[in-house]
Amino acid sequence: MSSNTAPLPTFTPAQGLLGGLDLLAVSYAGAVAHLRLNRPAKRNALNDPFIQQLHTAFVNLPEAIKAVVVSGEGDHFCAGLDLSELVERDIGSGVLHSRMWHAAFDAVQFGRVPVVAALHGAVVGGGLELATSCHIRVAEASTYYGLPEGQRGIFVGGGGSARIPRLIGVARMTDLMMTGRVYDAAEGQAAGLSQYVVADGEGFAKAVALATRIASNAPMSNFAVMHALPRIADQSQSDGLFTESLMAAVAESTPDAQDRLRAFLEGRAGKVVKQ
Ligand code: 1HE
Repeated sequence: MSSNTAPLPTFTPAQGLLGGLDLLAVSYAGAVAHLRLNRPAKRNALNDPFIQQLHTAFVNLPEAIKAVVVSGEGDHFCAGLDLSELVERDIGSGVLHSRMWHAAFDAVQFGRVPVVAALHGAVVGGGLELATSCHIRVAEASTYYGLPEGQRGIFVGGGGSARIPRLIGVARMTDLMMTGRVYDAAEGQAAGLSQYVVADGEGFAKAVALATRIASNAPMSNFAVMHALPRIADQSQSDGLFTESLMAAVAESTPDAQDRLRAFLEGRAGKVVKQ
């Protein structure tokens, strides 16, 4: 476990479009936006308006925002798909529904800025699909992960089959889905679902500290990590190396990179230190 003792910045509620979303509480502190899933009575279960509001928020982030933290209100991060919506859906609307989730979660993973998820309690089904669309996951000790789709007679539809095996492998996802196995925070960390595990109550502060650090990176470096890295991982080595060369040349030719390189050479930039 790691803890974070830095004081939390003050978050101010968003105004305008993003302040008017009823299922998401949006607030800003400097270059970091906080999007809190805000349907605790239903354990933040994701119905259609919820997915639409997530999509709206991610494509309308103010220019000044350079990183996002996503968390959940109440005892759980997210109980996944709102199951009451599924009961009367036909095959055509089922495909469109899944595609709506894909569009929203693509806006999270392949948007403009990196996203840190602060997880606690249940991170299940579509909640795990949302969490795995984020770039960094911080799990409090109370976190547990499951894919109850198997028990419910359905399949993942929010991008889980593409994103989750890339983190934990097909065999582990098969086990979670077929047997109903639930990973606790430590098992999730060992499997690769989270990058950090912290004590209960410390997840948000840790996520904000990470997001603040991320927001200070050159935007093109963050863009390259978000957009080039997963695509290169999907390419052949030869194609990946070619993509890497192009991305590297774009990043290092930005004025931002040149300023930062000069600062290091002139002794004005921080060294790499063991933490
Ligand atoms: C819900 C949902 C939901 C809670 N849809 N209403 N997801 C699941 O299969 C997980 C289902 N939920 C649970 O297993 C539990 O609710 C939790 C472990 C997450 C939390 O337990 P607990 O005891 O804190 O809460 P609760 O009493 O079960 O639920 C409180 C209320 O939230 C209750 O409603 P109420 O009107 O009786 O108060 C629940 O019915 C409601 N609720 N979860 C609808 N998921 C794009 S494909 C993705 C596919 C999936 O995500 S499948 C996995 C769905």
